[in-house]
Amino acid sequence: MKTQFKLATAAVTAALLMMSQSFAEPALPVITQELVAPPLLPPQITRKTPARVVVHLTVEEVQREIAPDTLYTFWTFGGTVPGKMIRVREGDTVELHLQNLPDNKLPHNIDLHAVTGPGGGAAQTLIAPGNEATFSFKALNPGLYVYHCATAPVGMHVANGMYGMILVEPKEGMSKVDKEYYVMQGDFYTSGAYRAPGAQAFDQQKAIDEKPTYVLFNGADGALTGANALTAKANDKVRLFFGVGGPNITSSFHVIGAIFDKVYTEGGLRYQEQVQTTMVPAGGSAIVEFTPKVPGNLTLVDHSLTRAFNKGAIGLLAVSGPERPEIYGKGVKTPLVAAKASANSVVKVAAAGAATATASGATPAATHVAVALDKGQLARGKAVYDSSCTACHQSKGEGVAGVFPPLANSDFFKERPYEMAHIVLNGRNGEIVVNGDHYNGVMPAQDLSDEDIAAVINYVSVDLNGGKPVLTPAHVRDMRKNRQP
Ligand code: HEC
Ligand SMILES: [Cu+2]
Repeated sequence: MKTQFKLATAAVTAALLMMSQSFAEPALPVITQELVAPPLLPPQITRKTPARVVVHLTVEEVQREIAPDTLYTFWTFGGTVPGKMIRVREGDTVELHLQNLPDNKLPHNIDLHAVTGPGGGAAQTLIAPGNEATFSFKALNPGLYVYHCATAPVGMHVANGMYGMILVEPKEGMSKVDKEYYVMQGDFYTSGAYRAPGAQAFDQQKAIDEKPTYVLFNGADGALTGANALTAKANDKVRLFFGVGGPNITSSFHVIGAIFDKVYTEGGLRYQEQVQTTMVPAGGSAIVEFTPKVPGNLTLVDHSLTRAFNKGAIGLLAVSGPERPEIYGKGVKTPLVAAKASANSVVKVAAAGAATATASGATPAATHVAVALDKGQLARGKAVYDSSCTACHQSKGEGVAGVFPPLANSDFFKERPYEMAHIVLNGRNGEIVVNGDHYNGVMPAQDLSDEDIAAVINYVSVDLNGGKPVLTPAHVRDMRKNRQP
């Protein structure tokens, strides 16, 4: 009897255990997410079954360069703008640990658009500096989702860089590609003007008016250019995970020199094919795929173009590989016959024009001013040159025959380098002779700060003409004052 009773109890206990197990989560393998700095991201998922993915994100308030010599205090997820990218699989359970580091000054939290439920985790994760919050959710819906801080004033937290993305790969996985990059656009509002040097504060009124000082890819002017350019080989399949943190500005995302084979619009599962420009809303995303075929630089821009050329929204993808003239021809340029003929008949006018330019210079003893060589200023000068002068004078200052005079080894420039600031400040048109060649074009006045004009002229003097630095921002300021005749 006694044994029978025992057996029965055991059976009931077993049944109860089985029932409770069917209600609880099946024991998932635990994986700790390796976070990497953008434009990199965690690798493609090869797993075919769900997991519990543990993510450790820190909130870090850090001061760093928003532009060369311009400092800004960013609030970040994981120390970077955008925040470190999270990559999970549809059906995974995400266990998120958010640490608000003790040296921070403000409370923060995280709202992930991949979460199903009110606030996206904002309430569970709102913590003061020196605390950690843990919260888990199931990634039910595949797609590319923005996450951001949702602590009041939310617009300010986002404007300071508190956004990133979480990719929820569909159960069946994603097609294999050769290169994947993570890029986010954001708008920034600083007390000083674009590229004004020194530490800059957040300008609340500019933010409310939606008048950004900077519109940037990956949180800095130059985050994706120069040595930081993205890279690929010709014929690589390239996939960009592109998002807009905002807080305000929608992107007309375009890559100059590429056509997107596929765009997963709004970060969803459907794609559009053969796309030139895709619109990405603030707090939204797109996955774009394309295959560069020829070598050279492809340029990522917000095709709302003054953001690209005047506010920083520019990045580069440097493509290596053999030339393919059948796809991308080199081209031939020849002056029209009429232009050639007229060139000789205006030499005198040219000489007269040059004389006028000199007279209007009005820069007493300026040529003798010794200006110290400053590495930072040269770098800034190159940046100004690359964004404001290359379109006409070309990347190495070689100019375009018959249209834009050279700035590199230009006898015109070398003769009176100091006065060239007048040309940049006021523009120039009419006849001009550079290295014996005649030009008759229009150079528009450049809308640049005194610092930028001094920097670009010194760059042209030192790097493109083997000369000395010739002027300081104060000289340019004086020229500006004396501009009215
Ligand atoms: C839209 C085209 C364009 C842009 C942009 C431009 N320039 Fe020019 N630049 C010209 C043209 C055209 C001339 C010749 C003007 C003339 O015929 O009088 C010229 C002439 C000059 C000259 C004198 C000639 C020489 O070759 O030495 C200097 C110096 C110069 N530019 C500097 C600059 C600098 C520095 C920048 C950038 C901050 C710049 N330019 C941007 C078109 C441009
Ligand atoms: Cu925050």
